[in-house]
Amino acid sequence: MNIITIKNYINGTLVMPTSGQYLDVYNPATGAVYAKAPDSDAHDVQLATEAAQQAFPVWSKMSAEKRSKLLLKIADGITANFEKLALAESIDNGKPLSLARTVDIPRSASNFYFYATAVMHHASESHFMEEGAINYTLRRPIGVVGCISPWNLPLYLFTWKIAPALAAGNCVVAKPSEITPMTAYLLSEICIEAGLPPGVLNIVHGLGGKVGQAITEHPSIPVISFTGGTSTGAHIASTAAPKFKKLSLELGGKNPAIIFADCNYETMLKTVARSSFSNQGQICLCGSRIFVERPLYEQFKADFVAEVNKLTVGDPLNEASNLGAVVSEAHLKKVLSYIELAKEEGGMILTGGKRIQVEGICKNGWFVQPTVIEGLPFDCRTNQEEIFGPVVSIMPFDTEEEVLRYANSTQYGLASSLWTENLSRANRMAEEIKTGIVWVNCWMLRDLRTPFGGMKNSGVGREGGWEAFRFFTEPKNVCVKYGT
Ligand code: TXE
Repeated sequence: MNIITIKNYINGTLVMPTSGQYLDVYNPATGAVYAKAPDSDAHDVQLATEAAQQAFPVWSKMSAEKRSKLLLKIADGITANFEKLALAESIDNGKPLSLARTVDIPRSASNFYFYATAVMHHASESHFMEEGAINYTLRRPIGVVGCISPWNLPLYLFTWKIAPALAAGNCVVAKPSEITPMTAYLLSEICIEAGLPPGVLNIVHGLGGKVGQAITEHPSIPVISFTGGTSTGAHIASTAAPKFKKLSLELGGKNPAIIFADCNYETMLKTVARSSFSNQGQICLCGSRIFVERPLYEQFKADFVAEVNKLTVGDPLNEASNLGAVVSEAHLKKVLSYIELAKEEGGMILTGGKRIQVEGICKNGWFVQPTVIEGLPFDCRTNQEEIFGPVVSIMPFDTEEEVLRYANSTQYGLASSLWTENLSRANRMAEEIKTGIVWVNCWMLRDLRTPFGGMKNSGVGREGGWEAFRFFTEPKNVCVKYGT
């Protein structure tokens, strides 16, 4: 099989890394190297930053309509390459092709469509003073922004940062995860095809500690938008804060699903199975701690295990597969280590708990059974730390106060789901749950206009809607006195 060699996208062209060095890129479903990505370094980041600086004056002063038209061409390019991108994402990340087709690639196109049109409606405020003055707020693009994204939803999260940054008039130096670089590379080709001016977007592939670090510390990149692990986010903050950089950090989560006995049972059961194991549990919004009101607990336990046992783990390219492979051998070991920890902490494995060997070409792939654990205390490590794999714990509760204490007990505060038909209780609980997103009787229902992000150790700032434009612009108050 021929090995695909990925290139950096700098100043409008596809180029090799200055070092001439490359990193192996694995197909998680086979465990084999299938591509090579640039092992770039600070020199490549410097070239990209210079290109972005040179492009900024024209791009930032281009009319919103012209920028919109170019971003719409990129969105159309994603749509035109839908199948190619979906297949690439599935092979690169290990996720089922069906998921890449229904979630990752449609959302990647939506990200560009949304911000290509939002920029046409982006306005700002004015404040009139009786003393005879008018204040107006100028929201202008900042300059070169750094966008660093993770491996779980590669193109989806990459474009979620790039689209608003470009729409707001900034130029971008972006780094996808070295574990899943392929669709970012294909996006480069789409941008060239769309006629995006050279230097407006630059994509530098490589390791976080080298390329990500170089972006974070570069003196000419005053804004960093990051999605990834909480510990990495803390490191980035420690590098960027003393340089007074503007930071957006979307980090980890340990999301609760809270189920009351009066819920719409069938809808809840199907949705909680999906929110637990979609993308092999590798979505920061997945629910990994399931709390069930005691009268419903035994029935839920039996039905949920039966539902999980229907899930097929296999070749991501097989339409029948509900779960594919986890993203890397290191991540496989991390997930399996947490299952062992759960047993040490007194957990009972109700289903799953092991690595799966899939027959045929995927026999060396990194597959884990969807795993359900009960009998763990709410405050043990398994229930406090982010596993980011197909592993959930379930436990009963008796009162709202008790389940709120459990749900809010972790260092994280990203997302939660709440299942009840009682309107008062839903709103009362939503106010008390300490997460940036609360889904009531649904999960992953996303309106891109809404503020997206978490509290506590799940991050700083919000993405989405006008929040993203506020982040990617500098507000200036101009006060004009005209009265005597
Ligand atoms: O994240 P990393 P990874 C969580 C999840 C996962 C853990 C690590 O628990 O197991 O994070 O996953 C770049 N300076 N989430 O390895 O390491 C890196 O190259 C600058 C939740 O993906 O944080 C990659 O491009 N950049 C999350 C990006 O940061 C650095 C989704 C993310 O890598 C860097 C994914 C550095 N020093 C993982 N070190 C979510 N909230 O969705 C690494 N990077």
